[in-house]
Amino acid sequence: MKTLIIALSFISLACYSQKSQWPLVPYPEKVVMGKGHFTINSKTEISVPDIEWITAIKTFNEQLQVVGGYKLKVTTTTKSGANTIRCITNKSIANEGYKLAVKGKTILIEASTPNGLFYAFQTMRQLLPISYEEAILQPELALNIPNVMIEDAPRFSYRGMHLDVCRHFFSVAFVKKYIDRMASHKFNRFHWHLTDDQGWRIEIKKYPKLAEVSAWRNGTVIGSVQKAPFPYDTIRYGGYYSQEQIKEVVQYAKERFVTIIPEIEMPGHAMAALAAYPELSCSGGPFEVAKNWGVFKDVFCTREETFNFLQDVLSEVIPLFPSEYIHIGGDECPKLRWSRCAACQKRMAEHSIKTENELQNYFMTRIEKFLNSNGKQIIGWDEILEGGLAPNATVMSWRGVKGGINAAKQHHNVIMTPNSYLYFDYYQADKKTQPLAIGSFNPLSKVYSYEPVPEELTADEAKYIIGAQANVWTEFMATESYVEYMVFPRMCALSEVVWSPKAIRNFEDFNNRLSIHKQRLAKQGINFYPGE
Ligand code: TNX
Repeated sequence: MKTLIIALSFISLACYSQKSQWPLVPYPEKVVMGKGHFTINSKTEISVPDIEWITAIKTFNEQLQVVGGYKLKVTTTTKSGANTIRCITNKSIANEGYKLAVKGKTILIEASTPNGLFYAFQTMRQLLPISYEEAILQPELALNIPNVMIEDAPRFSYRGMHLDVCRHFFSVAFVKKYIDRMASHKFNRFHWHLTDDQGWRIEIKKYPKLAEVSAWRNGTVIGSVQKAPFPYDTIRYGGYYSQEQIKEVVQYAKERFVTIIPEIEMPGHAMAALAAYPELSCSGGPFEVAKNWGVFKDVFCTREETFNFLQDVLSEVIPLFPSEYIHIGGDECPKLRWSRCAACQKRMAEHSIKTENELQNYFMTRIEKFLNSNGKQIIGWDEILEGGLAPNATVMSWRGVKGGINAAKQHHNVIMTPNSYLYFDYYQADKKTQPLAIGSFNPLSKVYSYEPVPEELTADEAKYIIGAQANVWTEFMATESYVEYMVFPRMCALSEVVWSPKAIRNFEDFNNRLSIHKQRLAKQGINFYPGE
């Protein structure tokens, strides 16, 4: 018997071999290539453990319909035999992980949750011919998947991409396309930056002026001028998402196993809201929706009216987003107005608050309490460390990694988004050769080299680093195609940082795979930066 087992394992190993150059991005934990292939055709059937798992193959089937004119037939009764893809539950597999065995006539997929099955299909998709990605019917296309055995699971549970829709506004169709590409690179968190000085982008029914006034600015600064006098154009610019559109995008993301984290900025970056409701400021205004970039002195006042307003806003935001997190900003809030405001000073005296930084802590903690009591957790930018952290806050470390290290040492969860590696608004190549960007330099190789867990942390503290995210601030990205140019392929590099085991990361190998992967992006209609 023993000899038989040894002989059998030898035969199966002989049919599979290691091949790191397979163009998978992010690269799986373990890949053993075989000989031969499985062919998907109109007779291929797929069985899933129960109906909840069907969502995990929905997008694969939709593209199959486009390119092949048919869908995989799905059943919940166990199928075996030729031309079947059998998916089974295996509780020993890590959350979001999967095992994929393509074995000529059959495919076996194991996962502990539907997320894992979804990611198995993203991997399979990258093993199909590139023409699969085309938006046209190709009934003759042979949908061969090479024989392979893959074991895979993510390194981090938080794998994020951010998009600023305030400085420039992007259509629902574009946001969906962005989420699509995130999901195919196995990202699972979309940080939707919905409010800022230059535009408020989410409909709030109780405050209609947020859509009528705050969503529109009467011009935009031209070029990269940083100081007054700013040259403005006079084009009215703006837009917002209705709550119906938000629901549609949230559902779309859910079907791709992406959770959307909305950001409602406070107490700074509030000019757009203050333009509509100046009574929420310290000085009373009047204000206009900002037409240039930067940091503005006028911020939300700490009067009771502001808390009522923000709690009303959040009460409409909460039911729209199933995410456990709501991002409440906290960055770049000058304290000048608070220091000269009778109401803010009175509040400080009443609560024995000594500094304006501590007053910001009071602000964030109050909102945190409100959100916690409604079943939500907060995320804030690393400035929220300055006056003491709100008790349950997760910190997004953007000004380098110091804030993240500090928060992890205080046993707070951390998401790493250091501008020095993960700001995709920075140049990716010599600025002389590039369209205008905000400055600085984060080329592909630098993004790829990023290590989210700082050496300064002990193994126990390192557990608080739940993942990383790239931020896409759009001051200098006026069009959707230019956002794509700045995001791709740097997002591909980040996908490997947050998904793949550290030990297998190798930039040269990634770059080789990327040259083929780019052809796939091209078929998907992505305007990526082609490289030198
Ligand atoms: C800083 S990152 C900001 C944004 C800007 C960005 C430009 C952060 C929390 N605040 O408001 O758009 O720099 O790189």
